[in-house]
Amino acid sequence: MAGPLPLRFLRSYADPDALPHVNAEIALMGRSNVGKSTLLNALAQHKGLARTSKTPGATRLLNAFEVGNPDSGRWLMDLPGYGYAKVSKTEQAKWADMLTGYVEERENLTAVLLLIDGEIGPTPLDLQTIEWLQHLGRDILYVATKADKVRPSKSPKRRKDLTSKLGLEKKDVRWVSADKGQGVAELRALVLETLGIK
Ligand SMILES: Nc1nc2c(ncn2[C@@H]2O[C@H](COP(=O)(O)OP(=O)(O)O)[C@@H](O)[C@H]2O)c(=O)[nH]1
Ligand SMILES: [Mg+2]
Repeated sequence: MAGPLPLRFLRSYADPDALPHVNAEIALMGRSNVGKSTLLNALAQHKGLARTSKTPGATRLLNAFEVGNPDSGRWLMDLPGYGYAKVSKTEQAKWADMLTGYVEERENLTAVLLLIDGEIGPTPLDLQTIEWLQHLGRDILYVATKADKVRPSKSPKRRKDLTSKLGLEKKDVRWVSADKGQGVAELRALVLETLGIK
């Protein structure tokens, strides 16, 4: 199983059009507070790498991380989360524009790592996002986060519910707990494989 991913923060982008060409790229997407930044830190085993927050909506930019050797051109993008209501409509519209511009036009986007809260399950906005990604023909890798928050006695039913709501099969959803480390090594291997890193 893969050890910690060599991840290096490059810079943040407000404008998707400013992104350079890279060889391969994975974007972390999901609702605000679903655990994107925490998962990125767990993949790298580096707590302060991506900003994590108890306040949803803290990541407002496209944050680029390089995987592997410097100048590998293999990127992991930490994207702003969707669905955070406690900011102004103007601000929300700005984020939505940035996300839309990125997802619809980023040529190098190899796959979207789509995070669903394992405790809450897919929200209507998650399902809408998935439909949009599918419509665009994007490759989606499904991850259910915060597996440690689901009580073991409830786990089988919860997993079944989540997969069926997504219209998927059990094997299509990877369960992880960034807190407990469950599933993290498997996800590292998947990231490396998807980015074409041996
Ligand atoms: N119990 C538990 N909490 C988590 C896990 N991953 C993230 N969290 C918590 O969920 C909150 C949001 O995480 P964050 O990574 O900032 O979410 P983001 O908005 O998607 O980047 C933080 O309080 C995290 O500590 C996990 O695997 N288990
Ligand atoms: Mg974040």
